[in-house]
Amino acid sequence: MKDPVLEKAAVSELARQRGTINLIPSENYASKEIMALLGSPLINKYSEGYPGKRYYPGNALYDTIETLAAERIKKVFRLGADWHVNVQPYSGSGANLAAYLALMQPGETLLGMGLAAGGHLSHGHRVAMPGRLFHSVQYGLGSDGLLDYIEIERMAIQHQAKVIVSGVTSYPRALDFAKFGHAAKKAGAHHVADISHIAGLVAAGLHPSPFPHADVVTSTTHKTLRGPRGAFIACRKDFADRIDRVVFPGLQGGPHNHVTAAIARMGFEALRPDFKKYQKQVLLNAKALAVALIKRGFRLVTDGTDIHLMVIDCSPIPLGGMEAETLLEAAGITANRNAIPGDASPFYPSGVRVGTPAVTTRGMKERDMAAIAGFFERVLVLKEKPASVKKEVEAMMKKFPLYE
Ligand code: DSN
Repeated sequence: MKDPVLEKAAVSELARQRGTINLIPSENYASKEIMALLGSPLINKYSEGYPGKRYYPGNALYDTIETLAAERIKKVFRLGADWHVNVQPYSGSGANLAAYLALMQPGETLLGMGLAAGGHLSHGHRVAMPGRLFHSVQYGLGSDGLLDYIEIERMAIQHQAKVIVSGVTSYPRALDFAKFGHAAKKAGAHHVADISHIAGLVAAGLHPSPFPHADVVTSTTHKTLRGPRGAFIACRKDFADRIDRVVFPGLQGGPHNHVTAAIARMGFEALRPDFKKYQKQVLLNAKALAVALIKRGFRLVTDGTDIHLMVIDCSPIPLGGMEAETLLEAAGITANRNAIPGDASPFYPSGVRVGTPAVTTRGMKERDMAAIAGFFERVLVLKEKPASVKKEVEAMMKKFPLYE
């Protein structure tokens, strides 16, 4: 039976994705195989519980799939028998909440990175549940605009932190997980590393691994890992029961089996040699884009990047992040407005966040990053009409086919 409204929406969304330069660092394009699993009969089954202990019949296949997904994640991150992986969290925020609830009591202290510094809402911001359930203390950046690990350790000890969370959504520099682990030890706290953004880089060995220095590692699966929308929690074996119990039945009901299967497929893809090649190109493209933007006079937060993303400070242009985001979208470029250090409003911030995972999946290389920087200059600085730039963007994207 036809549903023309939704069919038209899906067709026009595919056209939008094909014709757009997508620089939102948390987005990517999952493979056709992953999308097929997400739309497969696996969506029809309830499997509350865990492999070997389900609360519904008919789950032999789902035990196999869930075990495979967890085993592949362990392989992707080179984890030994002392680690356990739970692939059931519906999202990254839920995975973080589950990790905190497994490691501390409501009212105890959660030390996480502030939003404007580059942290995530689920790292203790007052508007999200972890910031309300726990006594949230937020760290920022040092006077050089970089993480000040001595200060983080001092805060952890002063506030008797029970959990220190490391991880970023817009801080463009590599994280020193060893220093976070050290601070946690000194304070008698647990270290939760949220690697949602950088998981693909960690898997490829292109960013230092948090695993030797953390008790629990959480991640989404749809960013640099290029899997389905979903999440996982990896924890040291000692915490396995607590983590599993908080995820189900504590916070969730039945796992989304179609997502679990797609996570298993993501693991399969991440274990192939071309995955590392892809992650290397993500980094090369990010470096090239940062250099090209700086050459054209843009100011980047911390003056560059070590990872897959960077943040443009739009205030010298002068533009607000919202205006810049709107102009770029009208030119066929998606990059999201983002708070930068010192900003008070996440709705009207001064920055625009830019990343390379999605354009690298489309097949773009360093020379294309230089062209993108040129589009930015024309739209944001030279104030050329976005509609005329959009035509060039659409023509350019025809060279990088998507789902054809
Ligand atoms: N919303 C994601 C991001 O864009 O970074 C984090 O959850």
